[in-house]
Formats: sequence, structure tokens, C-alpha cells
Amino acid sequence: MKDMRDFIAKCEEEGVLHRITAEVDWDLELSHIAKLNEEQSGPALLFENVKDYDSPVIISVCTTVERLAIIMGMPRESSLFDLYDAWAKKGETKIPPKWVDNAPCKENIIMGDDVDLFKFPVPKFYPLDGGRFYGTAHFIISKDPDSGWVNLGTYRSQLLAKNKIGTQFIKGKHADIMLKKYQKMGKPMPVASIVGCDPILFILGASRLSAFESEYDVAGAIRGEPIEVIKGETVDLPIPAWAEIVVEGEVDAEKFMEEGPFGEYTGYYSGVGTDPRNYIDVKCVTHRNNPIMWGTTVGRAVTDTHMTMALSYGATLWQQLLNMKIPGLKAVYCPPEASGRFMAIISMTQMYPGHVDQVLTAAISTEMGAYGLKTVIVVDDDIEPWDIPRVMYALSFRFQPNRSQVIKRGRSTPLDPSLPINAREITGRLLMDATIPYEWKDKPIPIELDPEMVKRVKARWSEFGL
Ligand SMILES: Cc1cc2nc3c(=O)[nH]c(=O)nc-3n(C[C@H](O)[C@H](O)[C@H](O)COP(=O)(O)O)c2cc1C
Ligand SMILES: [Mn+2]
Repeated sequence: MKDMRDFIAKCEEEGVLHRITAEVDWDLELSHIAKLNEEQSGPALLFENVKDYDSPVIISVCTTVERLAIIMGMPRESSLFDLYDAWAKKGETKIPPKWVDNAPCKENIIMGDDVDLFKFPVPKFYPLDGGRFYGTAHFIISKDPDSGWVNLGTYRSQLLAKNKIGTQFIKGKHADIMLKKYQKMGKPMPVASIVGCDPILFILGASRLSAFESEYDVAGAIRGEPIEVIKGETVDLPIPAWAEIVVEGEVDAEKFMEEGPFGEYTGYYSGVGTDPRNYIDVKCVTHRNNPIMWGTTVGRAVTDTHMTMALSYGATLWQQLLNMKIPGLKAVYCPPEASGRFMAIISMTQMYPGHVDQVLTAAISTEMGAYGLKTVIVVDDDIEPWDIPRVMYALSFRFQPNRSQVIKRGRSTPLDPSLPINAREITGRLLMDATIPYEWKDKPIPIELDPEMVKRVKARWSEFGL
């Protein structure tokens, strides 16, 4: 799969994409159809007749585990954990991108004053959103001025003017770290925003790889071949050759525009009004003929964004835990209902006293877990971490508050609505031990049915009228 068009073809073959030919308004109508469709685990939607526009919009790409499996090139019936495990293993080798000289993303090149982003069918998602959001299922490419490390990060972009889109690089995100270096050098940071491409690139844009790791190299590793890239027209950055729409420009750390709010994946609006934020001053746009605009729904779980995060965050957490080489780890589950990032459930085989405590603290020490992960639950290996009724059982009959811990301080996400709106930088964490302690000599004796009696009862079953 090299681009969005391959994904569409594959989904049509598998019967999980639906084309909507009726006219639909980009103003709330499109996003509301998508949200309601996602609540019933519907197909990916390709809107071919968007009011005021000639080009299509695709949405609900990542909403089901089945479609995530299609994107990863895995069997349709794979579980989320199968995808984590494949990602963790393939992602260990890195395959850097390959430069090409000609690319479909250059079919149309628009420079300077001719740039007009209102020519693309950009949706407005929720009633109190500050405007239309050009960048939801997109990512921003930037380069570290010291090391040349190329980063892909998904940071929302509001359409602010015909040649300006907002950015919201939350503190410590890789683009934020880079932007601060450009600021010290007294220069704006060259960037490119990519819309519509091999979906694995967007999922990687939203994943929390460690600093100095390029999302391109991991995408290549998952694909088993390098991602094809081409130089930008005005920026010295590698651009995915098969992208639908490429916005090139620069971000000046000292220039701001009013941005937001946006109906976020927490189910609440980010903030209460607008906030001054940096923006991309667009110098050039290149796009394919009949470019496909791509959006992702946010809002209350579970939507497309939650599924994207459940894969990207869960897979990175699993990979980073495996890299710690702790014995006994069996599986991890990051529930989509928690957006794959507020809660992690880990199942493990205990091998020594204190082993569970090691795993609980390891999870919040990974790059992934050190950011916003609030609750970690460890269960014994007889329970699958995605089997929520069994997890509830363990939380009732094995969990003991006195063997669990509250960590008072850790890095939070400023979007967590459980914290006061002006104090969201630091979060607490809860580490829940829902296992039977390894060191207990006398363990509770589980009730097993008598096998002979089961046989006898089954033989007589019809006699009981059951
Ligand atoms: C749809 C969507 C929108 C997102 N918006 C933002 C955002 O506005 N700001 C931000 O810092 N992170 C945002 N994220 C989360 C980042 O993509 C994620 O933290 C990622 O790790 C950032 O890349 P980096 O690790 O290379 O900095 C968003 C994720 C998704 C899926
Ligand atoms: Mn990164």
C-alpha cells in the first residue's frame, strides 16, 4: 500500500468502504454523518459530492480494528494486540525513506499569492469549534537543525486564512523541541503538512516514538520497504511522493494568531475560547489531480481518532516495554475507550517478589507511559487484558489498595478534562496491582468443578429440561 488510493481500492475489495454521492455540506453535516457512522462501526466513507467543491473527502479510515489490520497488511481477523505485537517486532528494524525525482504529489504546484486553502473541502466538525480544521488526519514534517533528524507529528491545524493554518505543538512534542532550537537561531522553522497518503504514515505521525527516531524509518520497517519521498519545492524536507495535498511553509516561534477551540478526543472542547498560537505561513501548495481531502473525527470516544491512538499508543507502549527486557510480559491492552493513552492493562507471569511493582513502574517510565498515562492495571497471566469482565473480576477479588500506589506527579496532557483547565501540566497516576502476590505461601484455592460430576450432569442434561 503506497497511498490513499490503494487503501480505497483495498477497502472496496473487502466491502468496508462506502461512497456517498448525495450532496453533503462540509459545515457540520459531513462530520456528523461520520460520527454517527462510527458509533455503529460503519465503513470508511468517501464523500464524492461535497457542497461548493469538486474534489472528495475521505473520513472514518481507521475506525475499526479490521481496517487498522488492512492498513498494517495483517489478516482481517487480527486483534488489536496482534497488531501491537507485529508493530513492536517489525518496528525494531529501521528502513529509511528512498528519494525519487518525480512524484504524483507534484501534479499541481501553486506558489505564493496564488495559494488558497479554501479551495479544498475542509470540514467544520463540531458546533463550538473555532472554525474549519484543515489538519486533522494530517501530519507535520520538520527537521532538527542540529542532527538532521526528520520528525512526523500529527498536530491539529485550523484553517486561519487562505495561506495560514494553525499549529498546536504541545510542550515537549518533537516539533516543539525543534521549533525552540530555530527560535534560538533567530529563524523560522521550515515545515510541510501532509494530507492524504499511505495511512500508516498518519498513524505514525500520531504515535509517540522516542526523540531522534524518524517516523519514516519505522513506517518503512512496517511496510518492509522504504517510503518514497521527494524534495519540497520551497523546503528542504522529504515529502511523501504519493501524498494528495502538501502544504509547505514556515512557523515563526514568535508570531501568533488566535486559534481554537476544538472539540477534542476527550469528549470536551479544548479550552474555553481562542488562544494565541503559532501558525504555518504557507509559501507553496502542491497536490495531485482530484486530490482526496482526509479528515478524522474526534469528540467523544470511540471515534476514528481513538482507534488511531489505540493502535499507535498501544503498539509503542508494548514495544517500549519489550525493549526493557523485563521477563514474563504476556500482553498489553490500551482500551480505545481511554483513547489508548489514559489507561493500560498488562497481563504477566510473575517470577519473583516485586515483579508486578517493577512492571507497574516500568509502564509509566516508558516514553509513551511517561506522558499522560494515568492508570496502569496489572493482572495475572490467566486473564487476557482485553477481557474486561475478567479484568473487573481481578479488580474485585485480587486487587488490594494497600499493594497499589498513587504517584503524585507526572507529565500530563493539557487536554485532560479531569484536571482544572488552568492546571493541567501535572497529573497523578494510579498503579493497580490486581494479581495474587507471588510471595504468598498460602494462595487462595480456586474453585474447580468436579470433572466426574460434570460428565454425569452433562449426560443427564435433557432430563432436567434445560
Ligand atoms: C487527530 C489528532 C490530533 C492531534 N492533535 C494534536 C495537537 O494539536 N497537538 C499535539 O501536540 N498533539 C496532537 N496529537 C497527538 C500527537 O500526534 C502525538 O502526541 C504525537 O506523538 C506527536 O508526534 P511527536 O511524538 O513526533 O511529537 C494529535 C493526535 C491525533 C490523532
Ligand atoms: Mn516523533
